[in-house]
Amino acid sequence: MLASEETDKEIVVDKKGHYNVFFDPLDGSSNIDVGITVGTIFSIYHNSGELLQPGEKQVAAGYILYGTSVMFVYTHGDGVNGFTLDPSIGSFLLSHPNMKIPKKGKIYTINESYSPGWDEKTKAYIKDIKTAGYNSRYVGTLVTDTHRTLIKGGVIIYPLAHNKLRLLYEVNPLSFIIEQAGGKA
Ligand code: P6P
Repeated sequence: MLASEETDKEIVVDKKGHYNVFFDPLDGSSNIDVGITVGTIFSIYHNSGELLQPGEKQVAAGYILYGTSVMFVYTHGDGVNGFTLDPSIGSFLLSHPNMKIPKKGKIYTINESYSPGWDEKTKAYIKDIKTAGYNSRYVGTLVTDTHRTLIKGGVIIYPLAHNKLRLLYEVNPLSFIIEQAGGKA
């Protein structure tokens, strides 16, 4: 079965198929016409008959990033590998083997415009990391903000006040990637 963030019903390809694939075909699409990197996110589960399964049941997940280069970043539960498209030969080459998130990062990502609705813990934490000299980066495309965090380290925060991220299409797959790269989600 295929379940796209953009369609209401799942698409049944083969009831006896082995896998279900959830995907956000174009995360951050509002950024397309302003030239900011967008991406496709996918999340794969065994077809257990149940479409909705908890995130830890994912067997593979990853994303394709359409940015300064086209990258395919992927895990099947045995670490994370990144591939970069070489347009001259039309193939993805293993450019980032065994990706690991830096232990320490100095970048935080949060939509500050929502701060009036933040809980006290979030307010205190953001104040602390600003005092600690963290730099703010916010692209507004989760897959792009996640890729930067995977490469540079740091933290992405979406307090409940946002209540916007999609568990199946965004949070589960990107959390799987970050955890497999040695981070926490
Ligand atoms: P806000 C894109 O629509 C998306 O789901 C994520 O890619 C992005 O990080 C988020 O919404 C942006 O939401 O409320 O901060 O503008």
